[in-house]
Amino acid sequence: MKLYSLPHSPYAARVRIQARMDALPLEVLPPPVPLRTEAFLERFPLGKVPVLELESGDTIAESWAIMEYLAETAPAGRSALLPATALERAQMRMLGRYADFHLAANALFPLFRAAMGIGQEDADGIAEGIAESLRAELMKGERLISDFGSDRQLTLGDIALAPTMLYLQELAPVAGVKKPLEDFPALGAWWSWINRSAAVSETLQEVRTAYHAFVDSLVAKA
Ligand SMILES: N[C@@H](CCC(=O)N[C@@H](CS)C(=O)NCC(=O)O)C(=O)O
Repeated sequence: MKLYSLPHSPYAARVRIQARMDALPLEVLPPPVPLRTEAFLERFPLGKVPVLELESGDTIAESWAIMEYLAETAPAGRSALLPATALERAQMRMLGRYADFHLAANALFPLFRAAMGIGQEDADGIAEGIAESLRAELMKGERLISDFGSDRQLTLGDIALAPTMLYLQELAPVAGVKKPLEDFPALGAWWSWINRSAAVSETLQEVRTAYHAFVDSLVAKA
C-alpha cells in the first residue's frame, strides 16, 4: 500500500503514527502529482493528502477513513488502536471529532491565519479573541479526557488529536499564550502519556522539523 503524505501534514502524521504502531506495510511517498492541480483532483477527488492507495488501485482519502480502514484490516488482526466495546469506540470517535471540529476549527485554524498575517487589521484584538477560544476549546478537551479516565488503551482518537495538539502548542505564542497546556492538567498528563510512545514522539518530531523548515523558508523569503 502507498500512503501519499507530506512531512508537515498533521493529518498524514496520524496515519504515519498508526503505521509505526501497527507495523503496517506502507510505503510513504509524496503526492504523485502536484497538489492543487486538476491532475491531482482527477485522481484524488477530495484534493488533499493523506491518500492511501491500495494494491487494487482503489484510493481512500480523509485521515479518519484511512485510519479506520487500516485498523480494521491490520495484517496482525484487528488493531488494538480500535477498542473492543461500542462505548469505547464512540469515545475514540469523539476524540477525533474534538480534534477536527472543535480544537482545529475554533482554535488552530484561527492561529494559523494569525501566524500567516491574514486579517491583521486589529492584531491585538484578534490575538485576544483567539486566546479566549483557545482556552474554551482546551477546556472541552480537559473535561473530555478527564471523563475517559486514565486506565485505558491508546486509540485512533488519541492519534488523531496528537498532531493537532502539537501544532496548537507551536502556534499558541502567536496569540500570546506561551504554554497552552499549563492550566489543563488532564491534557498535560495526556500529552506526556502519548509522547511516551516512540511511534508518536518520533512522528511528531518529523512534523515539528518540517514545520520549522517551512517557517524558516518564509523568513528567508521575507
Ligand atoms: N480532513 C482532511 C484534511 C486534510 C488536509 O487538510 N490536508 C492538507 C495538508 S495538511 C492538504 O492536503 N492541503 C492541500 C490543499 O488544501 O490544497 C483529513 O483529515 O485528511
